[in-house]
Amino acid sequence: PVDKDWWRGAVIYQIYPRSYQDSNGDGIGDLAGIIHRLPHVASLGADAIWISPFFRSPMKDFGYDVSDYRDIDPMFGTLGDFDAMVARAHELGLKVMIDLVLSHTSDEHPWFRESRTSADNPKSDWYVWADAQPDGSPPNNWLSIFGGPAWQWDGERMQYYLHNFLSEQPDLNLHNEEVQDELLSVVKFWLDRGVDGFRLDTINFYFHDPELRSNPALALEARNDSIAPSVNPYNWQNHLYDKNRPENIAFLKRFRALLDEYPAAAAVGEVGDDQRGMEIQAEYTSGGDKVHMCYDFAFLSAAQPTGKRIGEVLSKFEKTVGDGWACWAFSNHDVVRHASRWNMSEAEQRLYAAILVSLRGSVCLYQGEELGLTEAYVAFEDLQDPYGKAFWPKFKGRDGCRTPMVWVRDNATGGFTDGKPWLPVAVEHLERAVSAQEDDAASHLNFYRRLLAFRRHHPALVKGTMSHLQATDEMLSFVRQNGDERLFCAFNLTNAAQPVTWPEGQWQIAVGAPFEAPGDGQDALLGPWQAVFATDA
Ligand code: TEU
Ligand code: CA
Repeated sequence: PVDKDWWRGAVIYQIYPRSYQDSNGDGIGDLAGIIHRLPHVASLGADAIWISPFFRSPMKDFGYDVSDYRDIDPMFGTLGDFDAMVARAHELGLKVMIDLVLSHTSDEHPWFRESRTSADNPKSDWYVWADAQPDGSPPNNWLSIFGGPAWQWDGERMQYYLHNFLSEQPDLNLHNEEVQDELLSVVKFWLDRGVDGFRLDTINFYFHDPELRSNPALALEARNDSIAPSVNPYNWQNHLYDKNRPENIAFLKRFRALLDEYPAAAAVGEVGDDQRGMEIQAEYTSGGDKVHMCYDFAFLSAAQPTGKRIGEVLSKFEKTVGDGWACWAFSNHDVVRHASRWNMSEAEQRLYAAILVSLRGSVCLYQGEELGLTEAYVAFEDLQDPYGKAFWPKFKGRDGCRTPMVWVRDNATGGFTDGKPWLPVAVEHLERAVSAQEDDAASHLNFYRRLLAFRRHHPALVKGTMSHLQATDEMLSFVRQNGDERLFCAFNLTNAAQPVTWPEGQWQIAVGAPFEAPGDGQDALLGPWQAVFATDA
């Protein structure tokens, strides 16, 4: 029997296909390379993989600019390779989630090519077109996340078109039902090919205000802090009109109805909104009739969360999102790797990893996180990311977390490729290559394996409720409960010993807990960067 609920509490391992494993020496990772490395993912104890886009694309935003939703870019392989990859993943017990970018296409997509030819062709309304203001300026004040206005003048159609990201990523007009139908047929195409689910890119950007009202300025205290507004002016605006529109709910219901025609398909929607992220998550995931979960941004920003901050996020989540579900992450292909972002020691990284897998929700791990990889320095000459090029040097872009995965220590490219890697391999990563950690019981990699095995063996951690939350700057603790199993989880977020405040009852250290027990009694101090997991059975 299929487990319809597999996504609830799943550990999802994110693969950035360009940088995972090259199989043909062109310096770019590919699907055949992923097939070769899937046993690594399975050995880690992940439940699913999420693969960043591999569709046909001019690669202006490295695959997030799709020119054919129903084909694999030749750089990554063929549909045959894709089918083989799904089959291999399933053999290894891994679900496959693919990354659908439905908010925008590439400007080279045939739909856009047609749309831009005139104001009255069959696809003329498939994108968001608007006239210039009398003085020739864009229709309103909307900004692109990647810099400049969100409007690009098109000399062919003599109108502006909307793009929330690059000008080579024109926004689709989902107010048009034909566009919705076509996108849903893309979803069906991949479901019929056997995928288990989707990561939906920028799900809250699907709809814009049809009246094209300008965004108001944002109150100081409500700013997005992932990239400072002084660097990116986008973060000075309150995005009331260019995204987060109410029409999205009806579309997400259509999407979900389609998924529910399949035995166990699930979706995680990306909601990268620091201002109302939690409220939007609640709207999109509650009720079980829209997306299954939202990808949460609370821990992807610059500041390292203290116990207190984590506690605030969790209690707000419990209050706001209710029966909805989150997917938590510390790293991905868009942000500085968290080992560096939070400047953590090895012990600290392990403690934070333990916190991540103990939160109520699903978890995304980003390739290399299991090795403890740090952010790579990528010099301007080697820079590939258009976002980085736009804001260099105040913001160095996203290449530092996209450098190749390291498999083999004694190899100049870490075993990633026989050719010249598309981004340089970070020399300091080599000592953390899989080959260097594989057989060392004390390695970061083997710690992650124990951690995930521990989580898997405790349904309270996977699907349980959360209660008894206590949070200070130094200590975080809560109880996770599923059926009869109650698991007390306490984390010392400092480099000094801390007392634990135990909930009422008799607690004993859980079998297989991935940290040393803090002595034998409940009153013992918790050592620096230590966690304790205890059952009351
Ligand atoms: O990222 C969306 C994105 O850029 C948000 O995280 C953004 O920073 C936030 O909404 C600002 O409030 C996704 C992909 O992950 C990224 O790689 C793509 O470049 C982007 O969409 C465009 O498709
Ligand atoms: Ca290749």
